[in-house]
Amino acid sequence: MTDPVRYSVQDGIAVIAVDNPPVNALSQAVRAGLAEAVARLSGDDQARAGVIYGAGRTFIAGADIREFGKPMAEPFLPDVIAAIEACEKPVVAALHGTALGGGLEVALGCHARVALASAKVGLPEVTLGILPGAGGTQRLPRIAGAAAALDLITSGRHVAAVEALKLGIVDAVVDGDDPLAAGLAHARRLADGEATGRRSGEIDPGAKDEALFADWRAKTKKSARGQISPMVAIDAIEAAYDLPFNEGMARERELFKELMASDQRAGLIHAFFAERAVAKIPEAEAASPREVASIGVIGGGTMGSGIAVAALNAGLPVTLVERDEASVERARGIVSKLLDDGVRRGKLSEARRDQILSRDFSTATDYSALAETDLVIEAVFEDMDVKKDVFRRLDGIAKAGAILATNTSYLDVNEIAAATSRPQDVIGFHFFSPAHVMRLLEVVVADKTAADVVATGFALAKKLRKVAVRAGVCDGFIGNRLLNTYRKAADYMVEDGASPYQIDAALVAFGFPMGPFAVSDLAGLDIAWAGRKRRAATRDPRERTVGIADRICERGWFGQKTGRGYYLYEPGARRGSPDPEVEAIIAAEREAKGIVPRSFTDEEIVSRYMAAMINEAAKIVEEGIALRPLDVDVTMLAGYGFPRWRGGPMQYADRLGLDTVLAELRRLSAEDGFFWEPAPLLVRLADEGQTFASLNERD
Ligand code: TC6
Repeated sequence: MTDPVRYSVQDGIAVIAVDNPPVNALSQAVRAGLAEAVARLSGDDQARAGVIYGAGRTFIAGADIREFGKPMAEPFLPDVIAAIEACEKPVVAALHGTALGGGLEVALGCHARVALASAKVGLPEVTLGILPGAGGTQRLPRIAGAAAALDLITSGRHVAAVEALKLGIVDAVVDGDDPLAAGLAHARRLADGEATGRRSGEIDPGAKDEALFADWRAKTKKSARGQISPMVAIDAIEAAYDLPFNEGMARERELFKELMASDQRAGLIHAFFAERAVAKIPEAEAASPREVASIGVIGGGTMGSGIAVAALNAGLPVTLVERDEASVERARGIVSKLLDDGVRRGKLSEARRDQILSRDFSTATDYSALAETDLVIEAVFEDMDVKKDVFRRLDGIAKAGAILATNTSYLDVNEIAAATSRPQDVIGFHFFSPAHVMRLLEVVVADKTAADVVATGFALAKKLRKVAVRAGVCDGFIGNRLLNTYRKAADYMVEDGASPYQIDAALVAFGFPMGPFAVSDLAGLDIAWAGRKRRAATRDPRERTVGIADRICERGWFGQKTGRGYYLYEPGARRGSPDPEVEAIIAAEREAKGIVPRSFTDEEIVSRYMAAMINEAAKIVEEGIALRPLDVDVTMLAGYGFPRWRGGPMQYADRLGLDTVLAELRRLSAEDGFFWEPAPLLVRLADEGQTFASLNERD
């Protein structure tokens, strides 16, 4: 094993290389190595200055997150950084790749920072449930001012080198790809007195702008949706103005430790690692992806056009096929509009948009245009017969080895694959709307899908910057099968006496961006109505059914798009208000069934909703539809608005204790029957005193 920190001297400048792949995280060995290297620099007659840089693809990307939650080992990072800052010889941080979290804090403790133009810096700690605990909340405001510190620290966003230069976070931006050369040149200038370095801890931060802090607090409270770390981070930044530097550092440390001990930190770290672990699937280990240099999309509606834009934005050429010229024109219009939106938001240059439209994007009305395409995604109407017909036709023209994907949110991918002579090449992709924005992609593996086709699905998702989750075939896969279940729990509560508005409010307070009834209004009530009709023939006769949504749909109220659903919408408004007529419909349905409404507390609402979700999730894992509990967590976090700081439903269940969840399900099943019967996996784990997390490690 190589030394995680190496010290050498080049022409009178000490070179301190951090070499801890893959991201040069600040493990205990790196912290100790840095401390030792700085001590050596101080006493080294051969060295007039020093450069700290990262070996490999990046500067230091932060603390070693795997050490979080365990007892912290010395030397502590703030002390190491204090030693760097106190060094009487100038020390330069040479940044490339990403300088994040503790990595940027190390750089802020140096006396100057140079960055390659491609580098990014940031303090993303709040996204992991903590705050910059090695001086970031005290040094960044001193270097870049309160407004920039509040922005960067509460959002955790990564800032490109050019913006970092404007904000004063770095002193110089250098072209090229050699951070060490840039660092050495700057260190020489400092040693020769041609440039001056600074100790950021010694800078006077100036007077506190009370209005600015009040403004950020109000804004952050709203956007954080129950997450505490951004609010606590503001307290820490404020200490930079209220207290002398050393006391501010102590205050930062105290707040950091509080957050480190919180459940929210555990939830957010789980989310971080789970989002990376979902890509570890047997097929990706067994096979290499096929090459995908061109994409075909069949169907240019909202979904098909969104998928096309996702691929185009990732640099892939797309051929979109529609049934006639008018539909092609419509699809072109949607694609252009989505690209224009990208330009307006600064995500895409005008030149790139023009290049996409003139060179990368083509359309056709004949499937023969897809004869040479590597991967074709069908995104036509969600109807089995229509999809089977598309696949029969595709089978007739697609080249050997082409991947044929169906974009579906619940249909049987085995049946679609069987319509072709090459089921091994057929796979399901469940994109979420808007497809060019939403991060989740369920990759649905049918019985005969080849391993390299699955591996290609995951490789494509990465290219599209999406999080892919592997799902097996069943009605609704992971996400919509869960949605369908917890929606039923919500409907039962409404029939029993809760109002949809109270349920929505209780779940927003839990941390969801919207409650289930507002989500239904947004998605369109007609879609779920069609699903209920489709499932009616195969429904378990023991299942309790609720007619309220059908009564609303029968009036032609399909949600936002018709101005009316569970809520009433002013023209063009996205937020609705409670509708007394809906309340009357609910009352009439209860009366017809002889139900005397009872009241629910918000806690009861959350408890039932989560019990239904966790129980169905346990079945999904047990059946192998999801590989592991963490795949369920990522599905709900990336596609369904589950509050990230709660880590996902399985992580939440572990925190509650599976025996507690089981007791609630047993109580509900005694009261309300079959729907609540506990999943055998849940019973087994609870009996063994185990957690869902114990199933996350595959052998
Ligand atoms: C902090 O610094 C607090 C300081 C206070 C101290 C008092 N630790 O994402 P990728 C692993 S908080 C340990 O696929 P990319 C990752 O799990 C921290 N491991 O690569 C994966 O492992 P696998 C602030 C880490 O090129 C592998 O590295 N810093 C860490 O797409 C590759 O990762 C952050 O929040 C880590 N810090 O993106 C930065 N980081 O192969 C978090 C990564 O076994 N990291 N790994 O699955 C990132 O945002 C990204 O990893 C990236 C690279 C942008 C650095």
